[in-house]
Amino acid sequence: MNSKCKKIVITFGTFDVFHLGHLRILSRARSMGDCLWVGVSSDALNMAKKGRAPIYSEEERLEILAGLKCVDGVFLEESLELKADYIKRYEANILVMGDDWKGKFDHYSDLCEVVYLSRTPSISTTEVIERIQTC
Ligand code: C2G
Repeated sequence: MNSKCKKIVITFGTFDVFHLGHLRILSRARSMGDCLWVGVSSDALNMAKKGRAPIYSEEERLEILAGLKCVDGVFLEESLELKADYIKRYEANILVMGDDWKGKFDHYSDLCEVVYLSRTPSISTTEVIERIQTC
């Protein structure tokens, strides 16, 4: 990451079937610092977490995220338990998550600031999939 990155933000997610809720949280996260790293859940982690494979593969999701103006770098999130390692590796100053995770990551506040942002209402990957299925 380059020298303009004085305040580094990190966030995590699956970002499957990319939608407006994803874009909004990423641009809000980016505006809290100078650079944004995104940990994209691996296909295996997603299977363990949600019991189903994502619609888009990890390669596709990484490429979509890396192509966004508000994202400075992406990496694969292999395990929910590795957050401390990722925070240290990417020298993050702020961990941003949606408020569906509120309180779940407070214990990382000894490593960086932890902030939960409100989710965009009425949109989710599941809802988009259902909308397509009923077309
Ligand atoms: N999000 C949002 N508004 C929505 C939907 C999602 O702000 N309407 C946010 C979530 O709160 C999350 C991010 O978008 O911060 C990514 O959402 P998901 O892909 O659902 O991520 P998730 O599967 O919860 O993975 O280590 C944590 C996990 O990897 C998070």
